[in-house]
Amino acid sequence: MIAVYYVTLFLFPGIVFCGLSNYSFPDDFQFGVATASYQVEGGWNEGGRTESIWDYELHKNPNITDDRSNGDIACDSYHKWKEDIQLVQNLGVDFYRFSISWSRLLPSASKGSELSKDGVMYYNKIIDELIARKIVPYITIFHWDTPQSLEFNGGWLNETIIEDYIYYARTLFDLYGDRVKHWITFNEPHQTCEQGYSTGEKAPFKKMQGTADYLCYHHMAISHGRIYRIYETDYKPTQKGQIGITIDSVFGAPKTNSDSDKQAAADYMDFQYGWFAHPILSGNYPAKMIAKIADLSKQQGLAKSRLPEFTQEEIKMINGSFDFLGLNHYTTILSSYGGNYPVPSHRNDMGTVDFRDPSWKPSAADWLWEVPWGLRQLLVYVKDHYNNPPVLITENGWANRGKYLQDLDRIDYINSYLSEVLKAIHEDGCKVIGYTAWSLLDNFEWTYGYTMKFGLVYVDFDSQNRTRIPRDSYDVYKNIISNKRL
Ligand code: PNW
Repeated sequence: MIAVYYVTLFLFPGIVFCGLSNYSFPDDFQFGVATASYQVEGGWNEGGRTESIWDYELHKNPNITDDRSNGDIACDSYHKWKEDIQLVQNLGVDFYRFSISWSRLLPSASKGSELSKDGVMYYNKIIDELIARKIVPYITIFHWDTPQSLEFNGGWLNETIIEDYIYYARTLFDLYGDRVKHWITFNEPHQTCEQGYSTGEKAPFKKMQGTADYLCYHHMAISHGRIYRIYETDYKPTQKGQIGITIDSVFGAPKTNSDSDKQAAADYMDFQYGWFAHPILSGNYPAKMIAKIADLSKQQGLAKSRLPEFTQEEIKMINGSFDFLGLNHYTTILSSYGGNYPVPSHRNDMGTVDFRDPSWKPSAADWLWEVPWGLRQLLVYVKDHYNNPPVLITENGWANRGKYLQDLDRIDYINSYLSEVLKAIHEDGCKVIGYTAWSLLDNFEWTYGYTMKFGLVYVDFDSQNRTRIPRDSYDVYKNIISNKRL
């Protein structure tokens, strides 16, 4: 089937996609592919593993997911990890980004608690196998699966989690840092904090808008900064690795050319990306956010701002706490001022509404439209606002439904987004050091369950064996990697 694609491309290049960049990827550009523990592992109670917030919530209420599913078995990567690594190797990527399940490694989760031998061994096997096959492991320390025992204590709203997180991360450096040289402290604090504690769309499904979201990230930013500094002094001199964070961003473009829409888009970027990036790249939250939330909090009769304040020492500690900047990007919106939102809420603080151009191609997910130029503009935004940091695209991918092995839509998405990455590198001077496709496998796509497919590889969730079949996009991505061009 892949042949049909290339023949079509040869005969009618303009139909398949017009104007792909002719540039090549730089020699040191790194290609990767990603997964996350809860989305693929399964083995939810094996080897002493305890429940994460996702296990707990979905066991309690199966109706949360579209197909009443959960991650109990998922892709069964707990048992099929070797097959996964084979797929990673055949793809020809430089690195594999995966995450560790905190509650698999430290079943009681809190500071000072005991390691699970099976948990330690599971990740040892994966790391050793990757290295033996010359694939560099990139480990995400936290990808949304807070241990439930910590959530019972308030999770990311309770500052005691900072010490628990530091203990957990140190444990990882002690166990695996001799071989693992790339660490990502958090995956998308934005989604965890906003959807987990504010809009209540993701575990732990709490709805405390305009307060808990800010407090959650405040604790994550401090955890991130502290562990970065700990790694810097206690581990880097001997382990010589790199540590960064993954921040996701939708790109917000102005709805029209009006000054008001341009300002709305700037606010969107400050409140949606800057909230997370600014403390790490420039010190403290964006000035606009600090002023606006303080002002609204006052109008709302509160004695102090709903946005917590960093101390001067915290600002200094967090500022510059990255060796590379992870960026997850999928889509773009158009901004204008307005909207009716709950008071208080982050959305109301931001004060903007999202629009989409009717010409944009929708995916199967209700938040994802294909807007390739948005990635280039986002990369330029990061370069211009934050002094051109080294950016590693840690996720980018396309959603569809069904088996769909001839996934021309995903191929088009990957090609067109990578084309914009090439332009950002060669024409705009953005320091993009690598790209990661989300995802290696169809997997547990959070509240969509298994109905939403992001995989380069199809997984048959009806088969006990969780049979994996590479889609056409797998071969196309493989070719891009080996040719270093589109
Ligand atoms: C990411 N957005 O979430 C997560 O890191 C993955 O675990 C997930 O499977 C993947 O994207 C696909 O959903 C995002 O609204 C969810 O822009 C939403 C957005 C971005 C990332």
